[in-house]
Amino acid sequence: MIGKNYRKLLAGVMGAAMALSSVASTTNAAFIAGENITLSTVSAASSSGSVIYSTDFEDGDVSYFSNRGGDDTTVISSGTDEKGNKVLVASGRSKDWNGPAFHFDKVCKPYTEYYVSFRFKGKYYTGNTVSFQYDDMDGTPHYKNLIQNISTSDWYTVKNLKISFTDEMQNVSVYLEGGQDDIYIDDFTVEEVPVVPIEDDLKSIRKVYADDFKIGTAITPDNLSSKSFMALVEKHFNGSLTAGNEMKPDSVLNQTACQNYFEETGDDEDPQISFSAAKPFLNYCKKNHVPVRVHTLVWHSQTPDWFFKEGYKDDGEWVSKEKMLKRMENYIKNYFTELTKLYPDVDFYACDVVNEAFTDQGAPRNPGQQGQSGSENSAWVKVFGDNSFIEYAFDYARKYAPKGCKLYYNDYNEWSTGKTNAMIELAKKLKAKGTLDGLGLQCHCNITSLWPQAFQYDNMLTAMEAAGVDLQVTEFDATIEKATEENYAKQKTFFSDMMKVFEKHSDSISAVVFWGVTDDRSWRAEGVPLLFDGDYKAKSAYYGVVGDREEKDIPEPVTEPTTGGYPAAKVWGDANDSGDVKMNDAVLIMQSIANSDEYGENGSDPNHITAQGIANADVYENGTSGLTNKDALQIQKYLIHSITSLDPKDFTE
Ligand code: 9MR
Repeated sequence: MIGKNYRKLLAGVMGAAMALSSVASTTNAAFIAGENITLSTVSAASSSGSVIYSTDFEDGDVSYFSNRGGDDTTVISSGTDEKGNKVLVASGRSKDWNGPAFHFDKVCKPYTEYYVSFRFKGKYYTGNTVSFQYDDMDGTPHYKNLIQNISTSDWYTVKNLKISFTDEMQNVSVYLEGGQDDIYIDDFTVEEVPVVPIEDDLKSIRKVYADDFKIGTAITPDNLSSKSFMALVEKHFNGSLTAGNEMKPDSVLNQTACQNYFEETGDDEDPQISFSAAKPFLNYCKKNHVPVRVHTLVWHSQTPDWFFKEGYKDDGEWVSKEKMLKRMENYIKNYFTELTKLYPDVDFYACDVVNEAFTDQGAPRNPGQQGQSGSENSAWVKVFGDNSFIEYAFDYARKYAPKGCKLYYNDYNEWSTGKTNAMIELAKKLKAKGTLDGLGLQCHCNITSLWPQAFQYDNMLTAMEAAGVDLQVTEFDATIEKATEENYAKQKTFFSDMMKVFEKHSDSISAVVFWGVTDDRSWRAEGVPLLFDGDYKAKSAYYGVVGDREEKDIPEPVTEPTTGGYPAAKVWGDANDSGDVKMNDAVLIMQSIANSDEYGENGSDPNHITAQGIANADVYENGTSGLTNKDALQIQKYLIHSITSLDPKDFTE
């Protein structure tokens, strides 16, 4: 329990750290405006799975909430609903994305799971959405819709929404958006989820199939912060990991940096990129030596339209094919150059160079913009006129990908005859050119539709093998229509049959990668398509996958020592390796995070941080996530004598 005085002190130190970060980072956009929340009145998180924050708003305190979106008119205040009950009211909302935001990282700890429960209603009948937002270490905001378009003018109860975050995520909030009418919130509670031990006596899926193919999965940054979730990943799936969204074009391409670079140099053919969103994922893979599937470079979806527009402007004219070719080459070049510079030791063993370019009939997609509607049209086809961009993408990927990184064309509904044939033709052609190594088969199945059935998939694999390239199952999941015992049994049989088919073709399949681990965190959660449930328990589908096979005796991956390959610390906290600890050590940490080009390990500034400095400075949760703002904060606490040691093993809250 943090004492009252200590909490006030911490608030001051936090303020100092935030101020430092906004000085150092020019992109630390204030997406969450409104009042600052201090820690002085916040209850400390308990470790016992108990309620850590709860309000019925009867006391009129709304200080943990603010206006998300930062317009001038929205007011978050204590008020009453139509029946006179005391509630939180968000009024004067000028845009549908303005709304009440609850700030987690001011109340909760990273690497801990929380249940959030509350009731809300719109003043009038509107569609409201519950969303999650955080800023990455570069200050770039990321959003995720958690519950979409709840249309009701009555009270709606959100119960046990699971939230967690890592210490590489800042300004973490859950907010309500949609419409512009007033929104009321009542009975808001945050509870710590007890850590559920996973079933350790289960056979490890990756060990069971160790002689056949790699077993992997896709994860997202919020998964990284759940101990139970990651225990499942480590036990069953760490033969291969894919970032669920963070290595896609919309996460990697940086519009502001592209426009600034164009303004400074006059060159609008050299797209600027950043892996800030992917860093938590990549740090994990580095630390745990997990091979990575790079997903994905060239795709119609999750790719901003401005990438194809003059001046990188949202409303610019479409660029010419010639210009887009230059942009494509430089984008792929910058992507791989930056990735291998940041993570020279990570095994980027596979890359989905082009994703989902064919219709089920094997034709190019319709030309057009993707835009906010998430249309299925392709801006690549719009600019190139056809699917010729695919071949160029593979040319450039081969030119710039690190050695050992195999190059794949990846698609869904791969069993549709038109698409199967188009993929085979493409594979043959590009294999002959030496630019393609394999085909990625997403394998997003739907058991209810009875298509594909395992025998059909078997036939398709035989047909694909004729292309003579490597095959990988890249996004395996299988939905059922309703969570009934009968459907779970069918799901078990389906997974079992499919794994037998994969095993039969294991000479040509090098990896089977699932698209997620637990049903509740799946992109198709309502169809419960995975092997584990939301309580981390194996479903019958898991037993279908494993069957009566035995685990193979394979060496466990070696996790890096806590210094992460860096030298041992000399003086804890001494980021500039000067022999003592001063305020400029905290400043250097913040600078190295916010501006790694100048102050990072390979920075251009003569005073950049060194490997020894990084080893010294990694004081907060040493060895878990590299340098973060928390390390700087720890040093400041030490300097004002709020803690007496910077040795990580001495620190307890
Ligand atoms: O899992 C991803 C989900 O979080 C995104 O909202 C969605 C948006 O396109 O993309 C999901 O991943 C897709 C993958 O990148 C390509 N194949 C289909 C997957 C599911 O849509």
